[in-house]
Amino acid sequence: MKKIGIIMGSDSDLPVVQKAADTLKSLDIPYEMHIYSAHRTPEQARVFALNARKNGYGVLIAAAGMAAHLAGALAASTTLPVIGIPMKSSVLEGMDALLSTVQMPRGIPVATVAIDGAVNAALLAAEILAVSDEALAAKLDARREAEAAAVLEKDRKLSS
Ligand code: RP5
Repeated sequence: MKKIGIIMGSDSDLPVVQKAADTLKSLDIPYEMHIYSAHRTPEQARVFALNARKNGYGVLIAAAGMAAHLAGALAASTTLPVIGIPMKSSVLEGMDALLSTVQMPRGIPVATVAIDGAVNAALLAAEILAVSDEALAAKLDARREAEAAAVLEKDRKLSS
């Protein structure tokens, strides 16, 4: 199975980003985490993205806050799918990062999840891998069913 690269702009992003790692772990999907910044370590970010496909990655997840250019910067240097997580790490509460991440120019796509949407970033990465992995697709289906059952159980308790 291809692995997922989880890149964050700062270690201050880790408490939220860890939820993406935990979600991938729960699905037995291999991943690696790194801290590379589009602004503070642009060369390392670029080299990582340039080599990501040959290094066995299938999807990249990029989490960054404020003027969040990390997902776009990685996407500029690879044709692997890149999923951006805008982080709520400034006085603008993530709206700055959301717009910076989602408003990519034509030709360089970034799939952007919600502000601090680490779990959905991991699930979307898993769904991309599951296009060609039936066993993983079955795990994702089972997860959906378990979540639906949990909601219905809460409904049952509420109305009993
Ligand atoms: C971004 O700036 C990082 O992704 C982080 O969300 C934010 C603040 O970084 P620190 O100043 O906490 O390192 O680049």
